[in-house]
Amino acid sequence: MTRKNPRIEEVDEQDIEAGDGPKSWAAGIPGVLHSMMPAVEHMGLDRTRRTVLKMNQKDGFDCPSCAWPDPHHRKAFEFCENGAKAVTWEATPVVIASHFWAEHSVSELRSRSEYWLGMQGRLTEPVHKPAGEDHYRPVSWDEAIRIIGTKLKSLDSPDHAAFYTSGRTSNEAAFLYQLFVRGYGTNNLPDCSNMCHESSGWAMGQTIGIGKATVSFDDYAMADLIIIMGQNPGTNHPRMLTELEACKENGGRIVAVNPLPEAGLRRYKNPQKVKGIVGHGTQIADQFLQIRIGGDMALLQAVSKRVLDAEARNPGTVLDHAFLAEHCEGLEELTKHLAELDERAVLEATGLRTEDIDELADRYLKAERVIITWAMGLTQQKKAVATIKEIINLLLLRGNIGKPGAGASPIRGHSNVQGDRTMGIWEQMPQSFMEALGNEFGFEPPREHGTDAVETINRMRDGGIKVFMALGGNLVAAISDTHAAEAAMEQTEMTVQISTKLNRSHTVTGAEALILPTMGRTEIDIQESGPQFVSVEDTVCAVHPSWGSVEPVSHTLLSEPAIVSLLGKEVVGNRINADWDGFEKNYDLIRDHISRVVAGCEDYNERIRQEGGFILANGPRDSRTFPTPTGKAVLTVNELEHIERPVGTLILQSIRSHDQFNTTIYGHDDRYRGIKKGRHVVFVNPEDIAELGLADGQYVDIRGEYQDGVERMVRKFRLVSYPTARGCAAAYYPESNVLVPLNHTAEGSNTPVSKAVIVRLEPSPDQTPDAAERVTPGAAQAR
Ligand SMILES: Nc1nc2c(c(=O)[nH]1)N[C@H]1C(S)=C(S)[C@@H](COP(=O)(O)OP(=O)(O)OC[C@H]3O[C@@H](n4cnc5c(=O)[nH]c(N)nc54)[C@H](O)[C@@H]3O)O[C@H]1N2
Ligand SMILES: Nc1nc2c(c(=O)[nH]1)N[C@H]1C(S)=C(S)[C@@H](COP(=O)(O)OP(=O)(O)OC[C@H]3O[C@@H](n4cnc5c(=O)[nH]c(N)nc54)[C@H](O)[C@@H]3O)O[C@H]1N2
Ligand SMILES: [Mo]
Repeated sequence: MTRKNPRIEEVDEQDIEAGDGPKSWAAGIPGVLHSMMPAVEHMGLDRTRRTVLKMNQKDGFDCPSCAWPDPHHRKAFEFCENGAKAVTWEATPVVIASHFWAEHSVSELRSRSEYWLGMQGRLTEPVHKPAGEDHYRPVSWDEAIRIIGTKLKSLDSPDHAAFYTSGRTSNEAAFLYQLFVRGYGTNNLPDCSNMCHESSGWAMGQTIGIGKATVSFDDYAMADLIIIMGQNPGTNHPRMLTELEACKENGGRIVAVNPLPEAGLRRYKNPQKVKGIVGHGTQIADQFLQIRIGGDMALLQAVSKRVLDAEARNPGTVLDHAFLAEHCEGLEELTKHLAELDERAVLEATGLRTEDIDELADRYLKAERVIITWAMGLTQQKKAVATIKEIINLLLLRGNIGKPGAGASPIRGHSNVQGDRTMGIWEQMPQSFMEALGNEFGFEPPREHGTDAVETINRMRDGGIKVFMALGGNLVAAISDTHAAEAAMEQTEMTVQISTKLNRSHTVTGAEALILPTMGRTEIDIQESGPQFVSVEDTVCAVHPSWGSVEPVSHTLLSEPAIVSLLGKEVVGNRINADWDGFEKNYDLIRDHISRVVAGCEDYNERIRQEGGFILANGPRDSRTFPTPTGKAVLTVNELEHIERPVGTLILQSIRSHDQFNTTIYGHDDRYRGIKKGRHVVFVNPEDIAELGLADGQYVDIRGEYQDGVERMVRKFRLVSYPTARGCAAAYYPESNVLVPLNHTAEGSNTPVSKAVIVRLEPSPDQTPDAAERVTPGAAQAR
């Protein structure tokens, strides 16, 4: 079944093409064709049929590409181009053979790009790199687990180890993993959410008492107005476009707030409808506000002020007084604070015109049911938490929480990042959870908060954390400040990665390193008690089962729950009342514990088996019950701040191309933005290019302007003239992570400020298109 590895050449990026984009539409037939072709080519028809067409089906697996929910009535073909890419990437029957490890040293692998590493195929056997050696070598599962166990047991304190999780991990694996980690004795459970929606969790937790969306799937189509802020659904949540289209067909309106005119925010060609095939599709955004990076807090305050002014002009008619009186506190303070809002500061921060803000306020006032959605454009900002609190303010003023067709809707990234948090993957789980966990398994869980992603890197750098283990993900490439992160990782005594495919985190290691290969969500998981399913939670709190549908690429693979059970048995053993052997054999046993430990998951085994799964209770959404200390939703006062940009500099954001999933690079095109054959590009407004004395097509070096004594710079990025907001620039993540200082994080959530780095562009000394030194993000740039 497995095939010989295809030869994957590095892409030299010598002839980057640009100048076509931005596209004025997204998805449609070209999207679907695009998605099917590589699948068929890599996997053959049968495996394609059993993966791509099983995605998001009742008896199939949950699409691993994003956390957008599935419709209740799952149709065949409700999949998207990027979902298909994710599945093809995972289910490809190409595997890394045993001799690969002798042929490639770790240093050599380190000079390879993420693209090349990912394309080598699936990992199939555990490998170990002993201290002082430059090669991994295959080891048995027993030996791998023993090596890790010996190391963990030798540490002076459990806090000298950290255990990362990425958001593809299932609920069952996540629950077991946090049990293993807390049983071992630490809360050092950093996760990808620390770099992602952590700011949303904080802002919502502090205002409405729960850090999750207050909408359910059907609400999108019922909204009168959806405001999409800092999100690019055409690439990152493509199936969301279908719901946006449904909203429009029901007479709703859509406003997009973004420095970039993203394709999916303009027009959508639905491949399932005739007009999407032959016509122009549906116009998505009725209003597009091309905001300056970091200007959203000012915009939201300005709209709320207009709402309050309208109320002052017509008392009793604009605000939802009954709702505010019964359920909210802080209205007086907010009103007083916004009365003093300086309109000039708003215009400066947003780069918008008064008329544009008036129009948005007018739309908001005319709508009875409003949803605001957002993603990384808002969360990865210094003022992210305050900005999201302003979203809550605006929604609360007119009772837009806890009624149909309305609510706050953070759109999560990884397909189960929300579920992982529900299961206890968080360095600061509440005491009530710790108590339930301790009671269930008869032990005293550690009570002190652990380290988040940024803090973990800092502690590894100082030598305080000596062992780093990761259940999925690619932390070294995903976190900010690549060089600092790499130095930190290399400072450790041991790194352990549980992964499906090779990535940079396997090449930047501690003295000793292990890779444990695991099954992916597409694969059939058979254990002693029979075929197993796992479960996941989407961005609107719907929990449902996921069944693998193709043969695993190798019989040597273990599932994530099986690997964690082995680690738990070896390291924690019977120090807690856990049936580690049983967990591996039958995941129902894990779910029985989840029922008793995780609030809201009672009778988990029964409810997960109901048709379509179940929806977790959510007080604000279901009954306008706000689990805050006072039982009321809190309107907050946030001091307006905007990004100061010295003359000659730009504010750089790091974004995803259409051909990547986070650090996984599928290809070198960004179709919707008109980029081909390269990723080392920087998008800048033509007027800024002229003002800086630069020219489109030129190569530039990008230098960070953060004053902390460290020089951060990337070289030879092709300058692309692009209609982004003035003063703003964009480059792809992870190539630009080098520029984001590690401790430049959002206030309150400690999320790296990946969307707002002050940079200076300088013409590269070398203007020839030889791009060899740009192949690897970290290593090559270090010189
Ligand atoms: N195909 C694919 N799907 C994915 C992913 C992927 O990499 N590939 N990643 C997954 C993950 S983990 C996540 S978190 C999500 C990410 O989903 P997104 O948040 O959509 O991802 P980004 O590419 O970071 O896009 C950020 C958007 O915010 C805008 N923006 C930047 N700064 C500002 C600002 O100051 N204000 C406003 N209003 N807008 C701003 C940018 O122009 C861009 O459109 O996608 C998930 N889905
Ligand atoms: N500059 C900048 N930095 C960012 C961002 C940004 O917008 N700009 N975005 C941030 C965000 S939103 C996020 S979520 C993080 C992402 O950070 P991570 O979640 O750490 O990174 P990924 O690239 O999603 O991880 C990909 C790896 O996961 C492994 N993998 C895939 N599927 C599975 C599986 O089923 N099981 C296991 N065990 N492993 C699997 C594969 O080996 C693959 O190489 O990056 C953050 N970093
Ligand atoms: Mo994310």
